[in-house]
Amino acid sequence: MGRYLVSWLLVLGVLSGCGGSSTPEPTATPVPTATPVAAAEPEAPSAQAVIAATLEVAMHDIYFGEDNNNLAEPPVWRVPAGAEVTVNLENLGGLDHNWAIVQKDAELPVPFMPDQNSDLILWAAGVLAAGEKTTDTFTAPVELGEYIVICTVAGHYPAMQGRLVVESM
Ligand SMILES: [Cu+2]
Repeated sequence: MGRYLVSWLLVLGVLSGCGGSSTPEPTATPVPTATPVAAAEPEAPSAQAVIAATLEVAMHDIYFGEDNNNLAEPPVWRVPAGAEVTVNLENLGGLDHNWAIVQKDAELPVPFMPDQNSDLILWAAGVLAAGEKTTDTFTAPVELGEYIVICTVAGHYPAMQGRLVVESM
């Protein structure tokens, strides 16, 4: 009887001893691998903001700006690409004058004839009579570079010309 009890205790001891270690170790819960976070898109600079620019244009007979030397030194107006441009024009001469942006890299005929070559014009303020003053607006081209600006009145180009330089914002 006593022996039997001891055996039982041994059995129980073995069982309990093994019990702990035989229980399968809980497998480590897989740690979710870090999902690569997409790098934040760099915000387009001022995507919503409207870039504005203002130009001053003085018209004379027969040249733009201060000097009657547009052929050698065309006056330059600079605008950011795509800007909303306000252009203040004043005809200080005694003749009609226009301020017209020519299509980029267009070949300009000499003389420029407004009725035949109007397809070469990207945007024009329109003809101002002597002494007239006006303000107009246009959207600057998005293609960077230099655009020829002319007076479209017959015979005024090439004497009356300048450059519109479209720069990156
Ligand atoms: Cu002119």
